[in-house]
Amino acid sequence: LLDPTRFVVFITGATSGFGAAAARRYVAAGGKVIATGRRGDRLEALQQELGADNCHIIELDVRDRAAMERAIAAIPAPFDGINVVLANAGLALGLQPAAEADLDDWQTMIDTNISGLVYTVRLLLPGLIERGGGHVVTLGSVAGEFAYPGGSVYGASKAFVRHFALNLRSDLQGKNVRVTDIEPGLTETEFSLVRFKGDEDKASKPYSGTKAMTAEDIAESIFWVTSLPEHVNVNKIQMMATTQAIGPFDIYRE
Ligand code: NDP
Ligand code: 8X3
Repeated sequence: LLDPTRFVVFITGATSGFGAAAARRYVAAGGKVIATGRRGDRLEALQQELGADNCHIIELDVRDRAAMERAIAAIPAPFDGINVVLANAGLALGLQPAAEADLDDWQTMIDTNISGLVYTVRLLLPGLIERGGGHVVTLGSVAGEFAYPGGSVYGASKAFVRHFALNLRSDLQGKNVRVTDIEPGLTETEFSLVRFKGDEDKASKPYSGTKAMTAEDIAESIFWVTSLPEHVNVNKIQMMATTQAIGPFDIYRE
């Protein structure tokens, strides 16, 4: 396995859920992280917890390409020696049938899950290559493979992420840059609270009476794929809670 103290990990969406858990996991192993997200108070609390020597923070909206360019160009040493990019920031908004969905919600998902993710990867990739290699980890979802009612643009955005990650692999032959798409199912984070716009009753329903995965479960998988020897590339990991399974085809009958 790779020496964990050599990890310098750029994380989008480190204010909550998988991103925050991954920041904790890497720092616990002796690595350094650049934790980013829109909520500055959360980033400051995370830095306080992990220590400024281990955790550099940047308040950043992944949809703002110019701000991303400026922020990435200004990362100070030793945090500028990034060798892992965790393109994790993303969200689902709403669960209405397509004909009733809010078009602004669709736009926000496309801007964040697709545009924000490709900005992150494209802006950081040349640095990884120049420094001799690294690892790009993207956050896809089971929703990128399996359709469900109300999943429309969210699921499609995650299908984009998966295929983008697989295509990246083709372009990175000989560059020593690995790419892995992590594709989780039901995991309890703030994801559902965001999807239902702060409605705690609706947000808790997917997790009630069952045992979902945790952010730490996903962070452990992220940490594991990046720790494998350099000659091993895990293309994708699809993971579900043991309590979650794939349903039957839905047949409409008169
Ligand atoms: P959380 O809501 O807990 O965390 C999402 C993170 O994304 C937050 O840190 C948030 O930070 C950040 N984010 C959202 N929009 C932006 C933006 N415009 N700019 C920068 N950061 C942004 O959810 P999860 O941790 O569960 O989700 C992380 C990723 O995993 C997402 O891509 C999600 O789609 C995916 N996923 C989640 C699953 C689940 O069941 N939980 C399953 C499969 C995939 P802030 O608001 O501070 O900007
Ligand atoms: C999140 C998992 O099933 O809610 O990507 O879409 S799901």
